[in-house]
Amino acid sequence: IAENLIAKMETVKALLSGARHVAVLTGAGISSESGIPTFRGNGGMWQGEQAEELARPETFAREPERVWEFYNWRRATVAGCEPNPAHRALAELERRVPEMMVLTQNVDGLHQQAGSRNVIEMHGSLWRLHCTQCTYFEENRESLPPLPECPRCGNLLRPGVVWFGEALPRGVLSAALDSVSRADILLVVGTSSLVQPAASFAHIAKRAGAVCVEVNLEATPNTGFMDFALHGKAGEILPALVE
Ligand code: BJW
Ligand code: ZN
Repeated sequence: IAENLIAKMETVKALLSGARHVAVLTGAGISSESGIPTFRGNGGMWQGEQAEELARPETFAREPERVWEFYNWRRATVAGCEPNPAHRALAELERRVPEMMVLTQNVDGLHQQAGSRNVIEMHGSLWRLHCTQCTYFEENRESLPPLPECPRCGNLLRPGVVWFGEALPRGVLSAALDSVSRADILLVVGTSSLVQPAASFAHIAKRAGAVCVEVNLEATPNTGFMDFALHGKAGEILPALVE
């Protein structure tokens, strides 16, 4: 870890210890050290395909079996993974800060597994299923048939996640925006900041007067206006900020 990074980390650490309200936006990068592939880059997430192609209602309508195969693979992968030091550091931070909220774009449930209680799952969960035709939904971690059916109406179930062009779950965006606009500090961890609406949270927080801190392996479109950009592994930087 470079010397100027250490100096920035000391400053952020001091700011965190004085903060009343902390909001933390997380993305796939926070779970990569748990062994879960990220969405973009390195040849695609699954069988060489960019997950962006699969995470679309049109793809599911056309090829539900292929999309379910992808999600069943994801469920099996995540079931074999554990939270890493970055998830645990955020759970620890929550115990110290008067008000803290994790706004995660991840669907893996690892923040909750690490002990975070205040978590908003912006893009849903791998462990939730919804009926495509009626209001039925369920939570389960079991292995599923290739095309799971609704026990109420017999139609196809779908993953309880948010695909491109779909609205975030009811109440989720307003709760997230509430936290973002009240934050003294917004940490933005392991997200490429390409997908809306999460990508605009840093702008909103900044306008509302928050200090914005990015933790990422590399620069993103939002790096330029961050107050602090900490380049490195989330699993190393977050524990150092909280220790
Ligand atoms: C590390 C690390 C380590 C690696 N340490 N760092 C306004 C303008 C333009 C477009 C739109 C707009 N508003 C809405 C849209 C459309 C669309 C959108 O944003 N498109 C863009 C691509 C242009 N948004 C939507 O459709 C959203 N819905 C919506 O806005 O509804 C209202 C509406 C509807 C219709 C029209 C207009 C408005 C819904 C978005 C849903 C996204 N869904 C997915 C799939 C979820 C289910 C699943 O998991 O399968 O969510 S796509 C995928 O991307 C997933 C992720 O949550 C999301 C973000 O990805 P993330 O987390 O940033 O991961 P990566 O891989 O991109 O980045 C990883 C980062 O980690 C990298 O930067 C690495 O460097 C870093 N990293 N290891 C630290 N160890
Ligand atoms: Zn049904």
